[in-house]
Amino acid sequence: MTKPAGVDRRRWLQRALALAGGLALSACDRVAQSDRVNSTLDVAEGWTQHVQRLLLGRQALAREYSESDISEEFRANGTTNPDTDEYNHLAQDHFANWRLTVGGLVQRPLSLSLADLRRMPARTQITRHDCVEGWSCIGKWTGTRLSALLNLVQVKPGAKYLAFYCADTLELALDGTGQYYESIDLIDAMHPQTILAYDMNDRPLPVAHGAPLRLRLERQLGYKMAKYIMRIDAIENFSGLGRGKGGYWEDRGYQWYAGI
Ligand SMILES: Nc1nc2c(c(=O)[nH]1)N[C@H]1C(S)=C(S)[C@@H](COP(=O)(O)O)O[C@H]1N2
Ligand SMILES: [Mo]
Repeated sequence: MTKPAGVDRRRWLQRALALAGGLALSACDRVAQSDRVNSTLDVAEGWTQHVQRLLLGRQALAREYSESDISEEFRANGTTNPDTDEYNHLAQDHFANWRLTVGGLVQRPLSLSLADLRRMPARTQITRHDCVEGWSCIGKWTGTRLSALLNLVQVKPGAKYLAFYCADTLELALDGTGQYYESIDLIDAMHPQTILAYDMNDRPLPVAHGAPLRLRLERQLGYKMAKYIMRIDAIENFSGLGRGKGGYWEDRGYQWYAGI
């Protein structure tokens, strides 16, 4: 039997509030039952419609499409091959020796292989990718749920964002920046459609699209979806990364929150 939508929504809201309050994810379920969060929820009832809509709006799923909608050719954009010695070496063995490092403000730092990630809770979705440049393509993505990864590493109190570090340098700038990186907040990280995709259209993710692992964040524009992920850190803020705006393109003028 399925739960009424209201129950899921309330649980989601409790989770979002716990996160917004900087509480540890691992403690979420326990904390959600505690008086502290319940009283926070009472206050939440009194929030303006605006704030509630904002939060619930971020829970909403991006539209999903059917197999017949999948684009015959999915455009590749930005870096289409990091082409460093290290990356080429990893690609040669189909990324058998690649590891995803997960660290920063987590209780259990981890190093995971592709096989490890493939064993974790997964999701498949057919979605439309919208690039800020004005083109869209529909693709099918399968990957590890980011929420499952966060439950595993247990984010520490104080962490508010995840930073994604990529294998490619898009443009080496004079100030030494130019390596692709991105950041998202923990609310988006917990969204059910937020996945670390290792398959595209039922095949291993091609190099052009971010092999071996790329983020899918379906409620935001393409530049948020880091390809060639090497490391993920839970962080308190992103002032110390790149030029401090939260992402490669954000440092060059794009919005940090690229909601669609
Ligand atoms: N590491 C990395 N990730 C990246 C980029 C990039 O250049 N490097 N480009 C971004 C942009 S602008 C878009 S539109 C998408 C493109 O993904 P695609 O190549 O699968 O179409 O990846 C995003 N993620
Ligand atoms: Mo893009």
